[in-house]
Amino acid sequence: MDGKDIESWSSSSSIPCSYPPLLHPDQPETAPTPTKKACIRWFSIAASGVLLLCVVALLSNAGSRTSLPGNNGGSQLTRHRRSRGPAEGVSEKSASWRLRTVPVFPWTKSMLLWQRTAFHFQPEKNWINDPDGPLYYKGWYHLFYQYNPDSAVWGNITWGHAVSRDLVHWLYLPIAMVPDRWYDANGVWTGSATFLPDGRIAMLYTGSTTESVQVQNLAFPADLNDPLLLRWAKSEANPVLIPPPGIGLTDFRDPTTAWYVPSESAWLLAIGSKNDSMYHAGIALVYKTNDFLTYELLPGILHAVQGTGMWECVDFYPVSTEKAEGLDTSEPAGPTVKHVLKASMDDDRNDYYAIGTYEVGMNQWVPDDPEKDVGIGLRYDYGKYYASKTFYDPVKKRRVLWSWIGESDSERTDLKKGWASLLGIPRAILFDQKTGSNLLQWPVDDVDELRMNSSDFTDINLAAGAVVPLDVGRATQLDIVAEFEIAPSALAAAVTEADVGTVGYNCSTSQGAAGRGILGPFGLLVLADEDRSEQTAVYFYIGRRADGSPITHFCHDEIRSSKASDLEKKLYGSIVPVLDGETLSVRILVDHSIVESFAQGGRTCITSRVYPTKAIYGATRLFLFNNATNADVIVKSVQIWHMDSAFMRPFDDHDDDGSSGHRLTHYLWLDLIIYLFTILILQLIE
Ligand code: DQQ
Repeated sequence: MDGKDIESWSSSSSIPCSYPPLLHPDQPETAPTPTKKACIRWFSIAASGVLLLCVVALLSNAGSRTSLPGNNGGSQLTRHRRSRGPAEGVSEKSASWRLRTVPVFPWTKSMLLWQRTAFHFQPEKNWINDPDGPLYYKGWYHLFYQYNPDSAVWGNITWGHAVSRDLVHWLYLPIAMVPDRWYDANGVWTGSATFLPDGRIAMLYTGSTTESVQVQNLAFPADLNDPLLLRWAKSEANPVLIPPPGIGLTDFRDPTTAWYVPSESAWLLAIGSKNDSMYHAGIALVYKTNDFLTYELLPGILHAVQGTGMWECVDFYPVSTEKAEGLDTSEPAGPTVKHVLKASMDDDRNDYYAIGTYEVGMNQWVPDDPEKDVGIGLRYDYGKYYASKTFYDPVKKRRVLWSWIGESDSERTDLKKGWASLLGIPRAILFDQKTGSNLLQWPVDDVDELRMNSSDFTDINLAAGAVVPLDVGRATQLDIVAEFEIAPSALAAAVTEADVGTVGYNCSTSQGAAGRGILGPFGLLVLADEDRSEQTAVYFYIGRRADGSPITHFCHDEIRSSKASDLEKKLYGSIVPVLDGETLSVRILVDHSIVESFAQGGRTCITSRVYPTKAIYGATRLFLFNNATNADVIVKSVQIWHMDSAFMRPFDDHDDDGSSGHRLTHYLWLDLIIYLFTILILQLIE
């Protein structure tokens, strides 16, 4: 069976998912009587008619939504786009719905085609958001994700599914779970996987019920011998958790992976919520379970931070303070093990984390630095980055972070493209032993295998005000590693000068790459065209603290990234710790419409979505720049690799190592038998 077969199999089968639907408990199955038979026939005819009308209505509606002004619409304003998510009880999902009043850019087909990425995970088409239940099983990395199989906007959320041998190349599988029960009818929302000692995998996820109440549900793989985990069986016991007293019916979602506590002989897991009577506090509740069917809410709260609002997609995991490797989620706290608490803030849609101490007996986690608590301190990423989730990879002993990267263009354009959003490059996470106060995030080393020919430049003197082209040809798929140095004498002289602009500098409120200070900005211009009419700047800016000591900022400037105005173009950034004797270093992954940057080994990271109109295909260029007024910058080295494209396509038998393809064929036969059997029954009824 080839990829097409799988595609048609998954779309032509009576259900677009891998398991048989159950009836609603209020609609028990009964044997049809002769009168019922006639009723059924008339009902079927009527239902078919209604269905046909619905299809026609939907098609015409879709037609009106997708027949957009295109090349002739330059002067038009975008029509009102509705917000997606908040009404249904989750954070805003619309791609930049604030853009509804700006003029529409005449995007051409080739401009839009160029935006699709080459080595970031994307489904074949349509909408994707949060990563769900990532895991490693029998030789495959599994990725599930929030997916709308019908459109490039959020809605009708199912679990898409893909597998990979290396976290880089991906094979699409049939949808794993669809919203077909009363307890998830409004969406199979975010969830996490836990491996049980008997080899089973408990998948806990949030369902939005027919009444839009958020409940937690359980699913297991239907066949553990299947390395592809194609079929998922939702538990008869669902929902296994409903919002507890005092918690809003739409403020209870996104269960974490569970961790085992031997002293309790039980599993614990966290769920995010909020408490508005506690000054709009974001909170993490902890539940205890032995069998994942029945649960006890632990007294107290794992952690709460006032003013931060609803916590989505909470993640809670241990990090080693002495070894450069990841830890299993059940690793207990200890002298060399701290715990990271992360939450996605519904209010500002950013992912915040803090490092602290976990007191399991007291059901309490305490941040190391209360000033850098969850939601008010460190972020995984200072750009576009949300709803992330980690998993422990037992093969490479690492903790890997996945995240949803949304669009910064308009929904109108997304519908034209036929897709929206993607996942960030998977990042390995470590505790930063040098600073002791932050995490390090770095693209998993598997990504390095996409590196092709490299260009190396060393010891380039970037005079104040200089822009230097780096001749690497087409610059759309790159991995860049650069190291900068400022002569200590220039640094010392500069920090003593009176330059009020450098005290309290903030990337987001600055003038970006165009604003000139004594020691910055300097860095790289990516996705630029020859005359830099479009460019995305990735740069450092050295400012001063009130006491005069230097402080380094790391920023992205998207303001000149595109000539189009129906886009969100922002200034992003934060400070990055630079220790004595360290040079300034940055790694940048450029992949068409996404730019991901990692400063100082991953202490501060920024992700941008940008949509140039001229700096595309063969016209993309790369530059170094130094817009400081008063200091030469030495580029000690810059190494640039062109990146190969990762393959992403439907799974077929050639991808099988012996058992999986066999299973796919087997399931196809099973579907055929069920189909023939159904025809036979219908004939008998006739
Ligand atoms: N996305 C899911 C929710 C989660 C939100 C719905 C975060 O479970 O809270 O698609 O993006």
